[in-house]
Amino acid sequence: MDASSWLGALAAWAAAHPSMLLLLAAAVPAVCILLAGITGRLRSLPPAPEATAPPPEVVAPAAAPRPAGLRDRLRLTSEALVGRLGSLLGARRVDPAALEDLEALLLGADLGVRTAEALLETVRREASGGDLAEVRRVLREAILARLRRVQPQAASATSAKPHVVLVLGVNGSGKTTTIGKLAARYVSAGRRVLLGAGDTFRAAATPQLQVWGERVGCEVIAGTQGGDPAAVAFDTLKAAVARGADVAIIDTAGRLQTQRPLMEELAKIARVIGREVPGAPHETLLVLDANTGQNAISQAKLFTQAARVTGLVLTKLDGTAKGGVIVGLADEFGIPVRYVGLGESVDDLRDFDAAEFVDALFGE
Ligand SMILES: Nc1nc2c(ncn2[C@@H]2O[C@H](COP(=O)(O)OP(=O)(O)OP(=O)(O)O)[C@@H](O)[C@H]2O)c(=O)[nH]1
Ligand SMILES: [Mg+2]
Repeated sequence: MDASSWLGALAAWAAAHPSMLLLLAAAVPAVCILLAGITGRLRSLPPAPEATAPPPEVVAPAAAPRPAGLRDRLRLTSEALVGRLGSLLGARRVDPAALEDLEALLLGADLGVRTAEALLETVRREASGGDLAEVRRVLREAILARLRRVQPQAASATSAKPHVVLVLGVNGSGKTTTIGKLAARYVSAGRRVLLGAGDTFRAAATPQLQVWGERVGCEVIAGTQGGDPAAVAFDTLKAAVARGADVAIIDTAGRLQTQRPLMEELAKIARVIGREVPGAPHETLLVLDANTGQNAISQAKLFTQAARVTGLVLTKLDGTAKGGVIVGLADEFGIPVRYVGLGESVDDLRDFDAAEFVDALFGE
């Protein structure tokens, strides 16, 4: 068959099947685009490794999941404070414009205005003209110096028997959960612990503490709902002395400051505790929810006026980008940060360690 006969046959087929012709007309450009895409993509691929390239890594089976480390738990705060530095400065050197951007970043990282400005001033003084690495180094050192000031000097003294811990904080800050975790730590260190359900305000408060007591293996002394929290504190210490407990931890209601004058209420509890066990409370822990950011600073102001707070507990650091408030708290109050809360389970309460904390923040 010659070329003209082929063409004739094709024309006859096309006349008999017009819809197939339409289909072909639509398909040809699509195939062309597809081919062009594939060749373009092939061209943009990196060149094949040369014969001297190292052999590919052996793909190992996934390791068993490890409990999340401090770095994982502080991820959001780390991103807000340090992670954004890279995109903010890039390859720029520290000049007035870069400092302005840095100021916005620091103010947005919940450090508190005073602390943010002080850190900015340190960068201006020590890293002007420097690059990203220099700014990171200067900030890291300045933050570490601040947090070192609130690193507890030694583990909480337990020479007094019972060692009495009073726990304060606003509603929902994590007091009861912290008490449960803390009790677990004392129990696993071989101490006999008694808990006092001093939150007589909220109906579910006592059962919540009792659940922790059962879980951890320690007794809970409870009062009546709406009763006097100082009376519960009194009963708890009486029982602690009578039973030879090593540690007594007393919960309080989070609504204290709105229900009755905070000063009077806390002063009364502390007075009763001190009368029953001389020198008690040996520790007064203020629990602050890191999620509340700058509000944690005003809470600390209020509570430190009302009670002799000896240590802070910063909770919920695992789910917030506002953990930078710890630096502001350190700057403003200088009260030791005794513990940090990194989750809801029993082993999620850690001793605060400034160096470890800063390493985690700076992803090291
Ligand atoms: N993610 C996370 N959640 C926490 C942490 N600490 C406490 N929580 C949760 O915060 C919520 C409130 O905790 P509570 O211990 O009941 O707080 P509280 O201060 O006793 O509250 P009130 O008794 O109402 O004043 C609970 O759901 C806890 O599980 C923490 O470190 N991380
Ligand atoms: Mg509670």
